Amino acid sequence: MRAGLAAWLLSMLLFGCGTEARVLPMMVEAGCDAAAGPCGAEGEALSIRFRLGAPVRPLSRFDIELVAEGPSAGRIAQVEVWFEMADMDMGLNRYRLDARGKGRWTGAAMLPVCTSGRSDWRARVRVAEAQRTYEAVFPFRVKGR
Ligand SMILES: [Cu+2]
Repeated sequence: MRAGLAAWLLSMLLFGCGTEARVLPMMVEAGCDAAAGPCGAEGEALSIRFRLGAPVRPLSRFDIELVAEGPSAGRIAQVEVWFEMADMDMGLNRYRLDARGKGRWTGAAMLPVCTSGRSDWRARVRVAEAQRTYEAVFPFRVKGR
C-alpha cells in the first residue's frame, strides 16, 4: 500500500498531474537563430526543422514553419508555439499551426515591442501526439525595435 502510494507520487512528479500528456524535451542544435534560418531539434521519435520569417520585426506579421520527420511525425495532433523572453513577461503570445501535409505545419504571428529594447526572443514549440508532447525551445532575434 505504502509502496503503491510512493509510486503514484513519483509518477505525479515525473509526468505531472491528471491526464496531461508527458512532455519530452527535445535537443535543439547549438548556436541557432530561428529567424536567421531553419533550426533543428531532436526528440525520442521525432526530429523537427523550425523557421521564422524572414524577416521578424515587432508589430509586423511573419511566417512560422515547422517540418517534422521520424516515427512520431505522422501522428501529430497539434503544434503550438509560444513566444517569450527570458526573465521578462511579454504577455501571452501563443499560436497554433495548421497541418499542411507530409509533416509540414505553418502559421503566422506578430510580436509586441519590447519595452526594454531587447531583441532576444525564444519560441517554445509544443508538438503533441496522443501519448506524448514534445517541447523544443528555439532562440531567435528580431530586427529593429
Ligand atoms: Cu521584453
